[in-house]
Amino acid sequence: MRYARRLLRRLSDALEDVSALVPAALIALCFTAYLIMTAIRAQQAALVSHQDRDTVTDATFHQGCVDIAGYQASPDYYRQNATFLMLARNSELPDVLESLNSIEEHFNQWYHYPFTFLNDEEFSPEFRQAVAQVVSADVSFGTLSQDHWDLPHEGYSDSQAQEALDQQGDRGILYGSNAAYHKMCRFFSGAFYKHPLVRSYQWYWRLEPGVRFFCDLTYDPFFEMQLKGKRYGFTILISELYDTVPRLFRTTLRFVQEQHVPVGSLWRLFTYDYHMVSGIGSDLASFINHPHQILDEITTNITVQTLLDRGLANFSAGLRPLIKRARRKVPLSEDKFDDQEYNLCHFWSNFEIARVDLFDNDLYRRYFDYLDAAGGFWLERWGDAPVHSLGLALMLNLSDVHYFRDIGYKHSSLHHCPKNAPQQTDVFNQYYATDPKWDRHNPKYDKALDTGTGCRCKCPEKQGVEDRASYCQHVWHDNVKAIDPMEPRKALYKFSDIYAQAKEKFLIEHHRELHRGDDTAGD
Ligand SMILES: Nc1nc2c(ncn2[C@@H]2O[C@H](COP(=O)(O)OP(=O)(O)OP(=O)(O)O)[C@@H](O)[C@H]2O)c(=O)[nH]1
Ligand SMILES: *[C@@H]1O[C@H](CO)[C@@H](O)[C@H](O)[C@H]1NC(C)=O
Ligand SMILES: *[C@@H]1O[C@H](CO)[C@@H](O)[C@H](O)[C@H]1NC(C)=O
Ligand SMILES: *[C@@H]1O[C@H](CO)[C@@H](O)[C@H](O)[C@H]1NC(C)=O
Ligand SMILES: *[C@@H]1O[C@H](CO)[C@@H](O)[C@H](O)[C@H]1NC(C)=O
Ligand SMILES: [Mg+2]
Repeated sequence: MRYARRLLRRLSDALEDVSALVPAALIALCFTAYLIMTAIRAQQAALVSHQDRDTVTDATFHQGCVDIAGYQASPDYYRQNATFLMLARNSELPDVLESLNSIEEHFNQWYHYPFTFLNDEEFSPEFRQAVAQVVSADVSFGTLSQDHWDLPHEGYSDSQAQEALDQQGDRGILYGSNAAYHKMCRFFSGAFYKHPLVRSYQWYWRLEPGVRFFCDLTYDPFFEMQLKGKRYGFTILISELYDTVPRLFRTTLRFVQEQHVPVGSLWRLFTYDYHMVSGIGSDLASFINHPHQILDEITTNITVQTLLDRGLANFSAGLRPLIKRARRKVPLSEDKFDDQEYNLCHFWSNFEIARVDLFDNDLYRRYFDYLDAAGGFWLERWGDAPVHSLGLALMLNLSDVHYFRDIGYKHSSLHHCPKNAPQQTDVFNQYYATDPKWDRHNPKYDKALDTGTGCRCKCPEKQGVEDRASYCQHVWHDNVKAIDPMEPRKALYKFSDIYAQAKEKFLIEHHRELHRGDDTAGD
């Protein structure tokens, strides 16, 4: 009995201890949860996709949804002379329909812009019929002339040209050995705008088979671009694979120099500038291609110069760097040309909303002919995306370009999908279908974010390119946020500063050797 009572007392003591622990444990738990939440929020805030990216140079036209009927009824609004443009094969019909359904549901069911299809072969009756059935607008079909589609290789035989492609395949260059892909790239680089069907419009919106849109576009992007003086619009800006374009930048720069093209400020979006150190001699500058090389190169210079001044007997430590430097050539940063290099960024051109005359003009046509003559469309695998980007950089200023951040878009493995704008008003829920096939039952849109831009977006789970590949996004943002983008770029470092720093380090490291003479004299 006593034993039982003792046991009971112990039990209740223990329970009391536990109950004393419960609030403490709860507080600790809450605190941990709070810390985790704060950490997650901080991490998310650091993501490009969570940031406000509007600037004075370029901003989203309308945050979130607009009231379509009101927008279209506005006396200022007028339809543009514009078309959707798609190059496709008959065999791609299912993917073509997927793209058409997506663009119709998310935009064209309200705007009815016509479609233009191009093909290197005749479109089949089945293709024409199926396409006409899913879209809510006129459709035209065009066939390409051979000279717009083929790969000319003047001075080389067909088998030599084939060998050039095979070699690219052997080197593992994406689509390197695929002749049709090369033709497609050349066509979009230099021929699409010459087709009479395309020329009959002022604006085009390029589509591809198998693309998807994730948000509703409730305003007219052509009209807004016209209104704001924009000429080219993109949704994805990423890095190109270097191996596909090794000679593209050099060829472009040679064109710029030979033809005295006064490039616009858009040039900055695509180039590194090596005028990194002000006041530096050209002999030294030629060895410096990246900021991390500056200090090393200046230290080598000091070491070698000391050896030359004092002689080998007095400064043998300089011998090794001297030999090392003598063996070395100016580093083969092959694209560094006139102290500039292509940073590989490009507008991902499978999506474009642009003016036809951006390409259909004398300067761009000459640029394309120059590239074509250099053989880059078959000796290398120049894509139409970097060619368009550099071509535009010859003509445009940053302010002529618009980032359609509010258009959610996916092509092959990459997508961009915006956060929804904070617009939980009626307009957001005002979705209406103009055709019963676009009815939505219980649509579940993504949560809104203060910095969001999208209208009724429903994004796939995976991270979009803004966060996955942010480098070019940062270059874009850094450039468009500058008030005066034409101001000359400033060198990042001053030679005298770095020289002083290198000299100090050198004197400390070589103190003994440098003062050996003094010691013997003193002995
Ligand atoms: N008519 C026609 N269209 C082509 C040909 N080659 C490519 N295209 C079209 O050109 C566009 C891009 O070609 P794709 O091979 O899909 O290239 P991509 O979209 O960059 O690459 P993926 O990610 O593999 O789809 C698509 O619209 C194709 O339908 C061709 O030989 N004939
Ligand atoms: C559309 O623009 C093209 C190219 O500028 C022009 O030739 C055509 O006449 C225009 N069409 C209309 C309906 O204005
Ligand atoms: C070190 O750099 C200076 C300044 O550019 C140059 O005059 C000198 O010749 C260089 N010395 C050597 C050994 O390279
Ligand atoms: C280097 O050493 C030689 C003797 O080997 C000496 O005569 C000369 O003065 C020294 N020069 C310097 C710059 O220290
Ligand atoms: C680009 O800006 C410069 C300087 O402001 C101007 O002179 C030039 O005309 C602009 N180019 C275009 C294509 O608008
Ligand atoms: Mg494709």
